[in-house]
Amino acid sequence: MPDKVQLSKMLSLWLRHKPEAAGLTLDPQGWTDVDDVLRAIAGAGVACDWQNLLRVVEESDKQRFELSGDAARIRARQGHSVAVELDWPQVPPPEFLYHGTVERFLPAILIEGLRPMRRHHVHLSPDLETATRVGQRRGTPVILTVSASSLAETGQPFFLTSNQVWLTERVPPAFIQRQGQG
Ligand code: HQG
Repeated sequence: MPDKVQLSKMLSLWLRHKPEAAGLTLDPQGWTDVDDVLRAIAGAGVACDWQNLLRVVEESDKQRFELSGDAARIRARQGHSVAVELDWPQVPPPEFLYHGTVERFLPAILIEGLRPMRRHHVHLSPDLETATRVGQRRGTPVILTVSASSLAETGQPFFLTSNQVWLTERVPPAFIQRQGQG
């Protein structure tokens, strides 16, 4: 079995950011042929068969990737920087959602709000535990509580992916509160 983390990172890079680096083309919804991906992986010198790829897709801790019903195509569920139109349903969010970040981003976030940065959307988590994990990628996590239902009431759409990540265009500072601070 090839290194699963290495493979997952390769797939993230190609399916979200740089398909051209592997000679792949994504369709408007982000899908590409599994056979082409397997060829690209082989081209990168990694031994990986269809079963191995399936395992990475199934065991990815956050269910980052998705196979089509006939298992002929694959895509990243979210997190793209290339132009794709993901067809996640617009869903009314719960009262609160959470965002894990780190102290050094707070001054900017409290002035300009949460912005998608290099992704298409701001990613929000349904629970504190997930938000903590997201923040931890960058250091000591700081959790922000987002008044999601109030923001949705202003007419801003929220989308829910099949792996329970909430996506929205931006979160103005008025809808953000630092967890643990009244
Ligand atoms: C911060 C991973 C300055 C924001 C995770 C974050 C998640 C600002 C960083 C998913 C800002 C962007 C998403 C502003 C936001 N000024 N900094 N105005 N607005 N930021 O990686 O939410 O492994 O694009 O707080 O687990 O950290 O990719 O977003 O720290 O689920 O599947 O700018 O990515 O999943 O970073 O993570 P990211 P994120 P994957």
